[in-house]
Amino acid sequence: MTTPRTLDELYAAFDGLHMEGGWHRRFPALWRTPAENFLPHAWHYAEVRPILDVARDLVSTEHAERRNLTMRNPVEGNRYATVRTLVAAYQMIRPGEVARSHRHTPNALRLILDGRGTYTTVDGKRVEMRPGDVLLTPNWCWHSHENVGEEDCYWLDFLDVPTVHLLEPMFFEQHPDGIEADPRDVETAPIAFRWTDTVAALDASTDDAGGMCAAQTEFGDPAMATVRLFMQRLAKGSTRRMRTTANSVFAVVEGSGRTEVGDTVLPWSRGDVLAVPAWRAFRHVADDDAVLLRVTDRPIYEKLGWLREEIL
Ligand code: GTQ
Ligand code: FE2
Repeated sequence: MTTPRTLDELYAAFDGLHMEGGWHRRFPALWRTPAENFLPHAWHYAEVRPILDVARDLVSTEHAERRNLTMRNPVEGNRYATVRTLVAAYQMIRPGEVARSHRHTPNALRLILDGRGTYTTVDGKRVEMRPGDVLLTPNWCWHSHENVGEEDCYWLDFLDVPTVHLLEPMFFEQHPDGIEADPRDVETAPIAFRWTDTVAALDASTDDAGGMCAAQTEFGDPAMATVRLFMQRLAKGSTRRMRTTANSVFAVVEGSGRTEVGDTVLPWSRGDVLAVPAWRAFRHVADDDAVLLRVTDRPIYEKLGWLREEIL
């Protein structure tokens, strides 16, 4: 290679070495405050459920393994994630169906919406899933779902799959036996947070999360390495506005209202899911008492020293 003598030749030489000068970047590397990236968006259960019911009739769990519908953030170029680090999905299972056991490095949790008689088996323990319950399947735990009742069952899944995509430690395997043999039925388990207990905890709560809600209770401490979970009760009217470097996905457990995220207004009612991306100012406005599940990647930012939060 001849020695470059002009700026143009110098930049061509950088290119040839797959390098770039910090003073003439094509794309900036540092900026003052978090860039707006993923978009605020809402998915409405009332719209999704009829579609999921068509999938119920056309797609068996034999074929699909999981009859889940993931929520893809509409930001340009996004192929999968709901917010940067998390994905949410609706899932349903018919009476008599089994979603076979598998395990993966992504952490997962579920919020049950409708239907009784479905059980999830996590590392050999079988737990009934009832509406309002939150159930965890942490990193590398075997898990399967089976509907032994008479009703179609619907729930929401939340996983940190996009975090695993970013950091790349993806491992996944099917259980060699299809489902785990001889599971033990349990009523209480560290991975199960029951709706009746949640209501009692909210009734006893004095934690208003700095004005973000009227009362909240946290599941786990944190629930999983990458995820914190808060059940939040809103009173009629508006919460404080806040912003945080962490991402959140909210699910509506009870009630109706709207969430303002920047200039976007997201109306919601029971079973809906809201993407509230990093560093966007947001507040909730409830029509009456309401309950939201907040799923947030905050532990990642806390551990790495990147959590910044402010009430506005
Ligand atoms: O139920 O095991 O929505 O593994 C995505 C991946 C659900 C599950 C999803 C999964 C599951
Ligand atoms: Fe799974």
